[in-house]
Amino acid sequence: MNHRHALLALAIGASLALSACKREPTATPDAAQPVATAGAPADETADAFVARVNAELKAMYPELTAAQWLSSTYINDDSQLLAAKANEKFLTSLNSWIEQSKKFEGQQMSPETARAITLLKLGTAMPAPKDPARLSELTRIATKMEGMYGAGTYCKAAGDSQSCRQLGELEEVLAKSRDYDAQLDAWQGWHTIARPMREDYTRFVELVNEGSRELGYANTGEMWRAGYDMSPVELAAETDRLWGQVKPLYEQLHCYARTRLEAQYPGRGSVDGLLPAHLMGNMWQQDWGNLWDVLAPYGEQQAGSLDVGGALQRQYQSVLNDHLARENALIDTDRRVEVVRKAQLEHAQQMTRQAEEFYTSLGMPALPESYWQKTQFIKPRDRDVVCHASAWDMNMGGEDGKSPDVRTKMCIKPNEEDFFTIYHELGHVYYYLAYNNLPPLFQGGAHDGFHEAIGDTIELAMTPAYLKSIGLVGDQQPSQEALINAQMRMALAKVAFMPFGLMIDRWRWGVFDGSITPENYNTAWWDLKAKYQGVAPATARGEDFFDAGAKYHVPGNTPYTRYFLSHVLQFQFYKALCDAAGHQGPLYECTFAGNKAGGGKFWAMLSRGNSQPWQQTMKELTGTEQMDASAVLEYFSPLQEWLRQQNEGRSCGWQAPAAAAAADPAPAKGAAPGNG
Ligand code: X8Z
Ligand code: ZN
Repeated sequence: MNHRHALLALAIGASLALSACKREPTATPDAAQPVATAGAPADETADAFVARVNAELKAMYPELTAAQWLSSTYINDDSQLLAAKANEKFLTSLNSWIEQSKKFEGQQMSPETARAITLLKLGTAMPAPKDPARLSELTRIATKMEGMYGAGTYCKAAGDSQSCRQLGELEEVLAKSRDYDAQLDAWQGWHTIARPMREDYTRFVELVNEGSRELGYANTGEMWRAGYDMSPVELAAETDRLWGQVKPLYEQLHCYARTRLEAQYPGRGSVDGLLPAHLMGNMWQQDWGNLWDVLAPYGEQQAGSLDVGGALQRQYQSVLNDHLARENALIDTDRRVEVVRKAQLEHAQQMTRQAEEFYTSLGMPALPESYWQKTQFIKPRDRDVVCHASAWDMNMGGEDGKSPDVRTKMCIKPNEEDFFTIYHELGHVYYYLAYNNLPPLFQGGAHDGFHEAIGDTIELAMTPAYLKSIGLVGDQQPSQEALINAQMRMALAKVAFMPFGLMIDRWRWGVFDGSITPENYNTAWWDLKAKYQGVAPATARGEDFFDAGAKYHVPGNTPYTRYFLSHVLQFQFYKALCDAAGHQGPLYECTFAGNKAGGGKFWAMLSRGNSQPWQQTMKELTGTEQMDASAVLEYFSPLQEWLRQQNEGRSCGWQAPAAAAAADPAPAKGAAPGNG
């Protein structure tokens, strides 16, 4: 639930209930009964209506989230049946509330009440048709797709289960192997799991579009863009404007990475000037941090070490050794497996404690005890789960006397990426805890990009000095080389992400508005990858593939523009907290760990939830009402200057296929980058 409206959002940021997809094998006749306007007194005022919806929503929420949690942590037909049913019930109620709200149109009411009613209409990323059969079909398809993703398995040799690998193992190959063919096999292998989703996704689009039209939106993309306290057209223009600010920096990074890759893989380190999709250390090329061995500006001799992953691995080993030391020397294989799992769990919890400590050092509360009992920290070995990380608010703070039930769901491994992701997820959890006192309809991020930006703001404060303070890296000798290395490490996560954060919904906006048709799904996908990221597949990816489906948020139906916006906002928030903490000196040196003044301001913002237009919430924290990427550029200015020097004399930029511009429903100004 960390979607715009809490209510629905499940957190992985994802929209919960709503997008969650649970399988419903058979539509039963009673599903066909609209829940309807039962319980709507004829003389109900708008205020009373909103109060009733808040109460009904809160009352039905725990059953919905319980079903969703179960189906994501225990994928099987039974759990999916229950989750689909719960989702169907919820979406039917939502449609009914929206219907009931219409009688208040044009009436005088307080701004809060008007806002609550507006939020109701935006209450799900998966608006369902009113027709009960089609509503049921929608939840069935959505469930099926998410289940296919969660259970996705690639078997290199058909029929040989020894050769089967799931996402985590395939990602590991991309992260660690530098063998061209092994990476290509892992990349192509994962993408096989999405091919069978194409038809389902096509139908899914028809059904959510029907739901969106019934709500008065032209299509689902427009509905998604309507959730930002500005018009959908304005929001699209905002994303163009913000991307325009960051694009020159990205182009420099791209140019630098390409040069290094071409040196690493002579003759095949680029594809017509684009970066090969399988060589970026990440399945989707959204975070290049795993390519540190290829892309580090300076070696450890010159710049010192920032090997967080290595340190985490050593920590884990020592936890394991402690456990093994307590065992009999002749431990058998089964027992060893148990001990290893114990050590993995304990270390994953340690990593999470470390992240919690950052938040409590800002003056925020400790996580509730139930968090530790109910969270999924590591991948269970006896069943399929959706490993994609998410944060959950199970009960919106709970009824009087009950405590909040918040959790995260991850498959944590002792590496740097997962360590950062824990901080990200706890950002969602602290947002929940901060706004749990608000009426349910206001329990959401100021907009969904805010929800994604909280933990990431903390990530920016994880400077080398902070990492040293928690024992993950050694002494840091200040030098120009060390600075550039630290900046590069952050840029590979944050700057590399931005065009990816944009292109996913450029594709979906086009799919929803019909400018991208099923016959062109894959071509349009790669055209947009080329245009924004400058990334290309090493081998042809025709329409027999459905490569969009290999990214969680597509089968999971989680809107993605939120992450792009978050990558702008988090730098603004970071700067504001650094100011509040009295930081002097360059922005990139600031860490506000332990600072209660900054922490108090942050908490105040979180406590606002979605109770007022985000511009107001933003102003209270940062002094401005505008999203703006200048803090990104300020932060990275040393790196940008360094990249300019590195790239001097090189011909930077890339030519996207001509079709890209045509396929893009919201083209950024200018074609593909000309040069750097
Ligand atoms: O999905 C996520 C989080 C949960 S909201 C793990 N993220 C995006 C992704 O993985 O694609 C965080 C960064 C972008
Ligand atoms: Zn998130």
